Amino acid sequence: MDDRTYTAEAEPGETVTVAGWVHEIRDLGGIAFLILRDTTGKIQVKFEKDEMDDDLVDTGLGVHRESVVAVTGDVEEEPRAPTGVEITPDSLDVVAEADPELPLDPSGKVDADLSTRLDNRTLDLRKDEVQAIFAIRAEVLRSVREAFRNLDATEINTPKIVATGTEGGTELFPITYFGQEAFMNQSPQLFKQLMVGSGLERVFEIGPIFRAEEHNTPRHLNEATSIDFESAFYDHTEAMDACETIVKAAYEGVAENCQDELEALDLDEEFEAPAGDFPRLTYEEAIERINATGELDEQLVWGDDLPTEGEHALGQDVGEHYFITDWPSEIKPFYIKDHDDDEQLSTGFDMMHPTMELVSGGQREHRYDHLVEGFEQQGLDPEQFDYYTKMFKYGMPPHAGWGLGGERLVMTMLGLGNIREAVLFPRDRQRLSP
Ligand code: ATP
Ligand code: AMO
Repeated sequence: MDDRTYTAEAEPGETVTVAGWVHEIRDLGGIAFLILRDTTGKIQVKFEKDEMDDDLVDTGLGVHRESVVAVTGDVEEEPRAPTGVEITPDSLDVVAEADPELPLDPSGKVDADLSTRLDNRTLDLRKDEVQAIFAIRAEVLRSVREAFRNLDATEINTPKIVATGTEGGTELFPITYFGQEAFMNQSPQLFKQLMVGSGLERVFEIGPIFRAEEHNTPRHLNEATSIDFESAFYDHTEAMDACETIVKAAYEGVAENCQDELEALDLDEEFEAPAGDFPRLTYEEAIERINATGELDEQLVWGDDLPTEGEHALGQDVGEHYFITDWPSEIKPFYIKDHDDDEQLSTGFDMMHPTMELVSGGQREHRYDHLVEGFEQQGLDPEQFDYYTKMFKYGMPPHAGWGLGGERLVMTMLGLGNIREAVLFPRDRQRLSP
């Protein structure tokens, strides 16, 4: 059915049919040009008014911008054409006419605000620099999958409709499940842990997570893509090694396979995969360094969560990806294991980009009695989590893992100002469609 030639593949000397969108029409009087765009690029179609059939000229030059057309004609070399070749048409079909009034200008000459762009994502994604983000996002996921495979991890898919939350009760989206209370899944946390006790041992999942975040911010989504990892017999330092490997693989894949996309985003000169080891700071060092910057009105003390301005100050100070380790147990979830020699200190870690948190992880509590105690300490009813805790009675090895925000990875990699730019159809407090 699709027997057209891509514009990038139209060679001089051939007769081809190309099809795509009318990017622009330039009428210079005796001569006029229709620039046709498809997924591979653009090509110039030349109309010499005195030498061509009037109907063909009228149709070709009368069609509205962004209509879909199919053009058949001879390809010739033309140094003055934008790509060095042009087509002299024998026929032109208007396949799908576009309205003369467009809600946004895909040529990018007229700027549109993010909300208009998201309302008209189909048109927005006709722009090279927007397409580039999603080509890069796809490459990130491809290289991450490959890197997980090299770590011998098996890809899994866990339920998104669940009976309990794991990451704090207030961020849950409740739903009705055949008359029973249920929730949209906040994290595959408990399921991926259950799999390290299975014959799979080392697993990863790339899937949606749902969080009823209280605020609309440029770095929170209500539906995000979590890249999760969990491995039996790993401690938190080995989990951090794996995290570093995966994040570097994402950057390296993009550096290797997305040069055109980086160019479209004007990043080709500066883009670099992180080279060295990510520094590992303890939480205690982190708060000392933040306090020393003098950027916060109040000094941080042991037990405080890091405020956003604190993360920024530290990120500027460190200037590269880094880990924060050894968090106070009290501010990490019940499933994170404490250090054996100090139960105030957890094995939990975060991995940070200079501008924001990308990853949380840690070694897990795999000892049944300690796990049940942890639930009680956090005011959770262990009975409700019986489906999870009971498997810790039948041979659950020590294990560790982490969750990486997929959109935050893309956003920080490309320096996007808003996380919504890294999602085709973002969900936020105001946005439920498209
Ligand atoms: P020509 O004799 O090649 O048709 P011209 O200089 O006599 O060109 P027009 O035909 O009126 O003048 O062309 C108008 C403008 O379009 C000129 O600036 C010319 O350089 C440019 N032009 C002509 N043909 C092409 C082409 N195939 N691709 C790009 N620009 C072109
Ligand atoms: P956490 O809640 O820190 O940890 O989430 C892990 C990472 O997921 C991303 N993220 C989000 N991205 C966009 N919008 C959101 N609303 C959002 N919420 C989270 C962030 C964050 O660092 N179960 C643990 C992981 C683990 O221990 O394995 C968890 O979910 O990049």
